[in-house]
Amino acid sequence: MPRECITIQAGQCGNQIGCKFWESALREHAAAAGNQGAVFDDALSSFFRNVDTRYKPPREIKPRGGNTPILSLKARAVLIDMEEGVVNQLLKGQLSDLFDKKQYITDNSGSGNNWAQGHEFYGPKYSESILEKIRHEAESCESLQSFFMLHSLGGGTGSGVGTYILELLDDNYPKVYRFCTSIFPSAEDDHVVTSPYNSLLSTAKLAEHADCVLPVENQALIDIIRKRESLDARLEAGQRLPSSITSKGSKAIQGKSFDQMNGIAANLLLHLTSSMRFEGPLNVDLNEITTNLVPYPRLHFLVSSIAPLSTSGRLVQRPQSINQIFTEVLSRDNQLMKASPSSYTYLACAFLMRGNFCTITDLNQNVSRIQQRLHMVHWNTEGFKTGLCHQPPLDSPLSLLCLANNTCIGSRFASMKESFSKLYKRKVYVHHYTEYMDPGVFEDSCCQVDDLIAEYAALEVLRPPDTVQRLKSVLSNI
Ligand SMILES: Nc1nc2c(ncn2[C@@H]2O[C@H](COP(=O)(O)OP(=O)(O)OP(=O)(O)O)[C@@H](O)[C@H]2O)c(=O)[nH]1
Ligand SMILES: [Mg+2]
Repeated sequence: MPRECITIQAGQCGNQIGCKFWESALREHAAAAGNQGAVFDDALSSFFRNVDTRYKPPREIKPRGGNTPILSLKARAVLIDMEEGVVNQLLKGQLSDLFDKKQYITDNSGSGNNWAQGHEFYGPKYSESILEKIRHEAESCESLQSFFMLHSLGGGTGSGVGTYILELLDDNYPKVYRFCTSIFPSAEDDHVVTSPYNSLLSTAKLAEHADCVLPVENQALIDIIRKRESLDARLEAGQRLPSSITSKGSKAIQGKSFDQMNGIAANLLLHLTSSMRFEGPLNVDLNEITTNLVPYPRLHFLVSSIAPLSTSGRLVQRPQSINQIFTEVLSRDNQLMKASPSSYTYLACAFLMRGNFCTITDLNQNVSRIQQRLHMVHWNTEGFKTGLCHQPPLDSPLSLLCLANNTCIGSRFASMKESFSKLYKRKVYVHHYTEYMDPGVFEDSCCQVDDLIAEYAALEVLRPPDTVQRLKSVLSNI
């Protein structure tokens, strides 16, 4: 029986990353089918509906046995933005056939980079129609397993409407897992002045209403692209190419580079869902990720890293051994979040491999090899989950995703809180928020995030003295 996943794309960033995901997912399925031609099977059905458009209204064709033909594929997705531009572009582009009118909601003014406008105004305004779209998708599923939210935390719609939708899902579909890929703004370079407010207000909701969050930080993506470009340039021409990304100015991460950044975020999603989308010898379902990696319900933020990293969509040329890939995936350069897991404590960790040239024995040997290097919490020293899907990604014969539930994320929340406090103590822009929400929401959300920081810090107690000292100083700033 298929186990379906419904993707919810909220705001500009969520929809742009979604677009990349669907584009590459279709290409991966085409590559997997090869010359034999694709059929509609349970794996494909986890992310797509198969519709016969010759009927009015169109009829859905379920996978039956091994030879159900593909008619017209529709993404199991709901697209939401309080502006029209990005969704309209998506509907006009090459993916237009993948979505129909029942799958999207747009407004025209946007949420003005204001979480409160998204959460308290647009959320309730569209509550009924959002639920109706989700119900329509859910009713076509045989065994709906998870919702997958794609959004940024820095703006107003992805953060505000996105977290409002999470609450709706929690109330209406309490048994279906809620995963989020949440894009954290770059601390060094973000053009949204209110992003510290939006990030903190959303993080409080993510802690409460998501089952699992994969935070991706824009600054980490920028750094990956920059390093990749200079490495490629050195490899290819023996000299440095000028980077298309500069570290200053609001335009630095816009335009073409968002495209590259979104490619990396989409790779994370493709990798994570590959076990659901393809057959494999050691499939790891999304629900197994939460079961194995989330020992405490609120501590569900997983730091991810991928190796090898390709940013341009070009084939990764350098031949790499499985050992090299394991070493690389644990390097800071390959993380999608700027944090230092190796200096902190792992609560659990997953290694999910894609590709043909790896066996379960290879995986287990490598996990034993690196196990000594990672500081695991004392009650879960064997807390490693491995997965193997034989369908490789498009750009490399082998690829490894590491998901770490690590206390280092607490320090990232502490710096988020610091940026928030800098603005909040001067009450900058607060009146834009209190136009829509009770001022107490700021205080409550701060308490929620403080609790999260303290909960992660409490798990650090068995670390060497320098780490404990550092955490004490983090806690004293709360
Ligand atoms: N990685 C990535 N980040 C993006 C993208 N688009 C916007 N961002 C980041 O997301 C934050 C702004 O959020 P948006 O997604 O543009 O805002 P929104 O959800 O549409 O909300 P409103 O425009 O306020 O209605 C900033 O931190 C941007 O740097 C994107 O395509 N990719
Ligand atoms: Mg927008």
